[in-house]
Formats: sequence, structure tokens, C-alpha cells
Amino acid sequence: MKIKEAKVFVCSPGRNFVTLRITTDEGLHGLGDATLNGREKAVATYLEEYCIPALIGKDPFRIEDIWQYFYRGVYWRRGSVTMAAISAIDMALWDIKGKALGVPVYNLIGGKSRDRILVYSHANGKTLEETVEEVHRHIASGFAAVRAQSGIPGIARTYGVPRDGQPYEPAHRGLPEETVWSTEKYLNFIPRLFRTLRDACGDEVHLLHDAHHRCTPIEAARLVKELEPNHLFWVEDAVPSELQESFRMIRAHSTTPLAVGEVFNTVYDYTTLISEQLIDYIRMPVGHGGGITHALKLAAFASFYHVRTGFHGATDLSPVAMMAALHVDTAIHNFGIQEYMPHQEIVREVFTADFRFDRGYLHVGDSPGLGVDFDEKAASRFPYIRASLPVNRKLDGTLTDW
Ligand code: GCO
Ligand code: MG
Repeated sequence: MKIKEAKVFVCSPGRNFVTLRITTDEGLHGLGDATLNGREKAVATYLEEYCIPALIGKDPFRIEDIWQYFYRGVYWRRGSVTMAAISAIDMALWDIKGKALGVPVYNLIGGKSRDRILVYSHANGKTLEETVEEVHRHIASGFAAVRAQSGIPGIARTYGVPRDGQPYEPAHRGLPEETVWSTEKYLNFIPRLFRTLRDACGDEVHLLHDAHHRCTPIEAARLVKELEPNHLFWVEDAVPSELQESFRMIRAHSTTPLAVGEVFNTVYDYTTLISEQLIDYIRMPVGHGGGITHALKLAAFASFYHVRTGFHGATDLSPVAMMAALHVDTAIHNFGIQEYMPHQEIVREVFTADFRFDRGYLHVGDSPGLGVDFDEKAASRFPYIRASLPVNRKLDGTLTDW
């Protein structure tokens, strides 16, 4: 079998998605997600200009070799654009192999290690009271694990809390909006929120929180220490994590479990964090970190250090990436939890994915390949719209992490 054609589609059913479709001379096709929120066209061009011409004629079964060809063979390795492109190619090849052999991808990568996949949902409110109410609502609708984000008194808008009538994930049309941030106000409020939540919701439910890269190492240490009595499942991205060594200080102060890495894209972003057991969960998106092939290697490396997975699953990844993550979640031994935000209804006009939600867990279907379809005609009704994530400034106007 040979790769005959590969095509990139950039569509915007509610938000932008970049989809790669690889077709073989035997008429099989595979799908990959190449969406990089706010930088969609960079990955689309990378694929069209540099990868697709080199893919034509290759044997789609040689997944590892093709991965190395686009990683090692390009010289300029790593980086979010390159790795998102490689991820899309990799997912599409696993999809093709599964379809060619008539098996779901999880059966190509070790088979089922579990029957169902624990997921966490996103609850948020503008105030403490609203957030508590929302967490209750999520528990009542069946979730066993809930991430809580809240508006902060004294700050107009914050990460994770949508404006009325808008879908949660903030990628707004055009250039970035500017928001204002105060870590001092945040740190004064969040421990109170989680004390209230734990009292109101009891001990059973898993509570999670995303600090979204906003603390300094010592601020992060204070945060996780003050949250410790409320037994969170994890605190995510406590600091901007380019400097892995920051976690030595954070770790020394608390037993609150730590999750890191939704902006990472290779194993090398994690070497210190994992080998020194400075974190508990890896967040690298399967769709940004070299696809299924590299996610399996990262998970294997993490497993030797008792670190588990908690792959990114926000709605800025398409259902193709979601399915790829679910197959990995199903097969690996050191799975921890999967982030799950249902896509807007309109996304289902373009993508259909073979999984179902049942009482806090996702169940992946047994369709051959990844179990996801893409409707090219429907996609053409939703043309690309430039969109950007916000830019964040401190109260005095200094640019800070969003
Ligand atoms: C999460 C993430 C997302 C990111 C988004 C950026 O934990 O789900 O922090 O909400 O902000 O993926 O595009
Ligand atoms: Mg996050």
C-alpha cells in the first residue's frame, strides 16, 4: 500500500480546526488533527509545503520510520508547529493501519488495559457561590471528577470563566484581547473556594484546578500548600513550566498532586520533571506532542517513575485528537484521568466520533482505526476565521502569562 494523496482542511464550526486526511492507493483514508489554537495556518502551511510532498508514495504502515523522517530528518526539530504537524501525520497513519487490519487503534498498541476512561469536566462560575453551584450541577450530571475555576473578586475577567452566551474556550475573532491579572488577589481567594467546595461536596468527588501558568515558584508553593487539606486530585500548571527545576521548590512544600505540560511537545520537556518525580500527571496533548507514537513513549517513560497521564482534552483540539487520546488512554497501564469538554453541537455537523459518556467515564467504541469521520462538504460551510487567545497584563500594565 502507498500514500496517494494528503489534504489539509481548515474549517471553523464554532472554532477553528485543522484536519489532515491521508488517502492510500487502496482507497483507505486516515485522519489527523493539526489544530494549534490561534496559529492554525502555520501548521496547515507546514504540512502542505513541507510534509505532504514527502509523504506521497510512502508505505503508510511504516509509522515509526515516517515519524523519524519528519522529526530527525528535518534537522530543525521540536517546537509546537513542527510537532503538531507530525502528530497529525502520525494519527492519520494509525487510523489507516487500524482500518486496513480491521481493528480499533487500541488493539494495535497493547489492547485494553481498562474498560472505561475516568474523565474530568469543567465547572466555572463568576463568583464563589456560582462556582459551588456549578460543581454540584456537574456532580449531579454524573461526573466523578470536576475542575473548578472561578471569577476572582477584584479582577474583571479570568481564565476559564466564559462571558455570557459564549462557549468556554476563549479564542476570539481577530487579534488578542487584553485582560488584567493579579496573582495576589487570586492567591487570597482560591484556598477559600476549595475549602468551601470540599465542605459542600464531600470527600468522594475529585476536585481539580488549573492555575494556568500564573504563579512564581514561591507563589505556587504557597498555593499548593494552602490547598493541601482539601485533597485536590491535582493542581495544573502552577508556574510557567519552561524551567523544570521550579518544581523542586513547589514539590518540597506540599503533597498536593501536580499536573504539567499542555504546552509541551516532546519527552525532552519532561525529563527532569519525571525522572526526579517532581510531578504526578503528564498533560502533553496527544495532538501536539508527536501523536500516538510519541505519547506512548512519554507514557512508558513516565510509568517507570510512577507518573500517570492526564492528557489535554480541551475543545480547541478536534474530535480526531480526542479519539487518538482515548485510544492511548485505553491501552496504556499508567493512565490517570482524561480531560473532557464536550464540543459544541455544531462540531458534530463536521466530525462524528465513536465514543460515549456514561456516569463519569468515557467508553471508546470498537470501530476500526480511530473511529472518527470528517465531512468535507459540511466543513466547507464553515470557513476559517482568524482567532486569538487573550494577552494578559498585571495591574501595572506589565505583560504576564495568560
Ligand atoms: C486546559 C487548558 C485550556 C487552554 C487552551 C488554550 O486545561 O484545558 O488550560 O483551557 O487554555 O487549550 O488553547
Ligand atoms: Mg490547562
